[in-house]
Amino acid sequence: RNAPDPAYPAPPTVDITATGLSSTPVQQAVELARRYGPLYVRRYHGRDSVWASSLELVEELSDETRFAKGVGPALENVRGIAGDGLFTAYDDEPNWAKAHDILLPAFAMNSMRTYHPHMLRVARRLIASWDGRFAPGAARSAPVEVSEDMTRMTLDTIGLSGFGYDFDSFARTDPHPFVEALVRSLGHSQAKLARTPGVDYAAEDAEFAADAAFLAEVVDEVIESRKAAGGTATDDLLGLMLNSPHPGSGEVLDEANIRNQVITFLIAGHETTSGTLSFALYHLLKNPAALHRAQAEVDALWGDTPDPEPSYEDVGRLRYVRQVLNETLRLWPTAPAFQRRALADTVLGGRHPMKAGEFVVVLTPMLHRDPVWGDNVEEFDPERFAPEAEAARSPHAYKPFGTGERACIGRQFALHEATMLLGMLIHRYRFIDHCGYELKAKETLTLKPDGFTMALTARTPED
Ligand code: MNH
Repeated sequence: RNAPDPAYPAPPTVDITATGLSSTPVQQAVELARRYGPLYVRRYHGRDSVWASSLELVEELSDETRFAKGVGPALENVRGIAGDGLFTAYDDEPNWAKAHDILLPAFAMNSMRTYHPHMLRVARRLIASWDGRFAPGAARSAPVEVSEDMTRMTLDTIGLSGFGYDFDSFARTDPHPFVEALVRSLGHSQAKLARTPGVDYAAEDAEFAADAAFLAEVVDEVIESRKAAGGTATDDLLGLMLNSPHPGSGEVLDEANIRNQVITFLIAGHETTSGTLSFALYHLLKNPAALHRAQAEVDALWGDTPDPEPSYEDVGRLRYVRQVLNETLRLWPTAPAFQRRALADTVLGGRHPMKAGEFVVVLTPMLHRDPVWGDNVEEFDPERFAPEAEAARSPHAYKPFGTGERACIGRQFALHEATMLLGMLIHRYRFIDHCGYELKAKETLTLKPDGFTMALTARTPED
């Protein structure tokens, strides 16, 4: 594996210095992949990055004996706010394994039972807010800002479930200041990648530093309010971090690391789930056949009860709603790229020699459009995730949650939360495409539909 195979051409190098790095760099990378194929080198101001997106290459990159997670330039920037938290930790940083071991029980299937009531409570806040968009007697609601409300929902959910802290986002007209600082600092972490040598970015850097300080301040408040309440509970993330020593060494996490973990979970735990729900609603709005199947499923479960009380078990029964979310994450993996680092000198795909320590970016949206998905890859079709279809496909064809040891720890959390909420919304409302919304995805390291609004009516038995 240490010499290129002469049967394969070397990957093309594409210099984008003249055209510039777009404000939607992942979508730009997708366009480049369509033109230059599943493996190319992108050059920007002399900085090279390697982009891979075919099933064949991702199968190699998923081999944990050859590759591990890479903390690439984007995550290096995010370390400015999340430090050695789980998401941005280097592999060999001792705090990664320590925190991973301490926190793993909080993400076991059984812990979802503990979070379920919090998730339901916040889902009801969203519904109350949407019901409130109907003027008295009106047949349809005023438009709702989908992404903003999904962000309110997911932030309140992770705050309450993880930390017993209530952001109470639906009581605010503007996004919570924490969200504003967060979105700005993620945007900054992305924009920093596009910097031109020789330009002065001191003002941007100062704003980032101020946002990072503010985030830390909010988090210290969350931690303080828990400490002030006393208690030794270990039934949520913060409880585990404060009160549960490492199962092997007996050590606890240090204070700076706990702060980094809280920021990490507040970021990782809400941005991506919010985007997923927003894209799912978009696809249901545009695909009546999928919507009808989803409606049939929730109706079979909850009948015409106006306010169903979804149980923990009910969420597992919403199989088709789950397929809708899976298919949404195929087309719009909201964490759209991750990096792999070569553990030893190697050759990727028979044609790209790599030194130990070099990175490759996996471009998930293109992997999810590999020919293995058929010839209608742009079509939204939740049947792709029917159990038989899934069983027949390589597990490496679908990576919305990353891969291997450093894959998403919050996957079950996100899917439980999103499946329940989406089921409840499908059951309660008919969605109206009041403005003929045309999808445009916004990028702040994660993906979200830009400016997506829809109107609602209450469902009647004919809908
Ligand atoms: Mn999540 C890692 C996607 C929801 C907490 N997450 C990852 C990675 C991807 C990802 C991709 C791997 C990144 C990499 O290899 O560099 N995560 C998602 C998506 C959703 C999501 C698409 C929702 C949909 N994530 C969540 C939720 C939480 C969470 C919810 C917490 C409650 N994710 C994490 C953490 C990590 C992670 C923590 C880092 C895990 C590790 O490296 O140990």
